[in-house]
Amino acid sequence: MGSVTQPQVAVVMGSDSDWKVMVDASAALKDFGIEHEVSVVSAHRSAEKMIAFGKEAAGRGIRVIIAGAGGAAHLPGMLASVTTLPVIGVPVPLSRLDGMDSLLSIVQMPAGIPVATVSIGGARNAGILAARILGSGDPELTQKLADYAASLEAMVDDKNAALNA
Ligand code: RP5
Repeated sequence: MGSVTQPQVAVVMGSDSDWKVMVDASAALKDFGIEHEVSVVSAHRSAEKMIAFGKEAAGRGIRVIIAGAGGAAHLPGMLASVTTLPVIGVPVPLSRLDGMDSLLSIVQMPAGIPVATVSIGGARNAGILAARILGSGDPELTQKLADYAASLEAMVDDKNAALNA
């Protein structure tokens, strides 16, 4: 984002109102130094642009799509239907139904069209999962992921030390 380097990940969302959740995916990608782009692509309000986006993503050099949407959350599944790229779906919680509608809309894909669905509001994990997909076969990124995992373990150790201080 904001760089001339080719984005490897596309972070898309059904509305700019999803950004408060999806910003965590962008932050995780930044943590791992992964170039990415961010855009609003509505499955319902701009359906034809959404199809074109999905069809053209791989050709533009995108390697993973992270798609977040709320309510009738068709964006991740529809993108997965028009690309062979891995698609990670983020159920965005809205004020009604607590995101269960978003989760079920995204997770219940028919066989043959997978969407790797993270938890409701789980955009950070979507970013980390994208890093893991890109890290397979990339020793430098794999090391960053291992360092991050070690930092989480150290955080638990610190909490235990604080509890027993
Ligand atoms: C979905 O409708 C979007 O992903 C968003 O979560 C929800 C509400 O959109 P807005 O009415 O806030 O634009 O398509």
